[in-house]
Amino acid sequence: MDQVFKLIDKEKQRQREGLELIPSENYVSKEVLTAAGSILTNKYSEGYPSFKGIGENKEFWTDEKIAKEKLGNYRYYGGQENVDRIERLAISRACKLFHADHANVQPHSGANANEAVYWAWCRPGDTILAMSLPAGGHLTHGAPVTRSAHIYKFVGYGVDESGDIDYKELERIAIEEQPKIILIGFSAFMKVPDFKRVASIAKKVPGCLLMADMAHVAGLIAGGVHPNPLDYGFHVMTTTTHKTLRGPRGGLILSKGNVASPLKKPEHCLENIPILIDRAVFPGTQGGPLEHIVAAKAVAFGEALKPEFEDYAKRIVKNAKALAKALQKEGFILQGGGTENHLILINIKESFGIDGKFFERALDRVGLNLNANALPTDKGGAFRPSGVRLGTPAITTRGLNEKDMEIIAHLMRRVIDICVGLGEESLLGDAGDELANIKNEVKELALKHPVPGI
Ligand code: DSN
Repeated sequence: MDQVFKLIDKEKQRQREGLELIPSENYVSKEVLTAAGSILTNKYSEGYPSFKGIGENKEFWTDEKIAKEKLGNYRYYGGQENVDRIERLAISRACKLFHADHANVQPHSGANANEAVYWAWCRPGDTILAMSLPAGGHLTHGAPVTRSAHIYKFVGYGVDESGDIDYKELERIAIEEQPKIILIGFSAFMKVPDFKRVASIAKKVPGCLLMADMAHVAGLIAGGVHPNPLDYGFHVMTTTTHKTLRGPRGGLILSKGNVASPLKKPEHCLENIPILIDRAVFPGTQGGPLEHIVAAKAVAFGEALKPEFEDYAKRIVKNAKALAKALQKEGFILQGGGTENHLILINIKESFGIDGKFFERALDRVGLNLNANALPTDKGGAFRPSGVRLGTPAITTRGLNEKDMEIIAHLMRRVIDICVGLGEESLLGDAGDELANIKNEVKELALKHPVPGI
């Protein structure tokens, strides 16, 4: 057996015996796994399934008869009869889930999705206003190390003392800079954005594209426990499909506007953003789509459309609030004083005097996985930040409840009690031995809640 499979088995064991607290990770269903590992990986399908008729009849993608009549040929390869149908299913389910006029299901990742939207609407040198990285924004929202930051001029807004978006600052910069895109999105933010307020600010910036990167909370939106930016005048929403949405690793772009053939270059206006995005994904920034992943996305969107998913989304938030409360009781100081979504940021430096990386490594030793994360107040680099970031999407999938959140918070406090006052090298010595006992308790709790699909 190729040693890769041995390593996959080891990873299965790690996932089964540990508890995943990284807020951007999840466990997919067996069906999603099956589609992602299917023979669709053998197929090339550059281009798109037909979009003809979508303006008049949004349902046509799922209607076999109409689909046959209107089948256009926007693909660059033969043998598309099955792949086209699968991609149409993914598109129509995504549109239904997020109240969009159009979905591009081909982005390989959230980063690719964001880059395609920038390319669809901006030209080199144009200004994009987004949350800055230290405030909780994502790398692709203008961090100087990214390609986009070399192409566009990013200006950043921050958060206020309560941890919420500093809307006054956002408005001031928007009026001053007149950006081509205002982007609301984050990877370390625990409040619910006021989309209505941002849409009204955007009225003072003519021709500005309102974009939301909802990678972290897409599953909460799908489950109806978080507002949907597309319902508040936003033109575009990007997301990954693997976080709270619980699909395969990948990206997705949803938009409002005209939907037509991507073959003909449309007028550059906000109404045509769906077509501009299609052209920006392929051939603008990507080649052949990963149709096995598109199929897995379709399966995951189908799951998210079921009533059970609403219950799942509610339980994610309930667990996150319970975990936040239990952590505070154990002496952890939380950024923003708690959480309104699935994600918690702990100021570990202020709480116990150790940095985020040390705590991340110590928790790794007991099978509790989270990640070190910079806080808005951090001045240093991302490698030794003052915070850690954790969340509840994955453990909620495994069926852990609010009582279990108290147990997890207490296990984390016990790890702190072992580590405080010691250096990181102690993790390989005596502290490591003490942590081994906690690891057994984590394993016991984890094995009571099997990982779906494996
Ligand atoms: N890397 C993701 C996260 O963990 O938030 C964002 O893309």
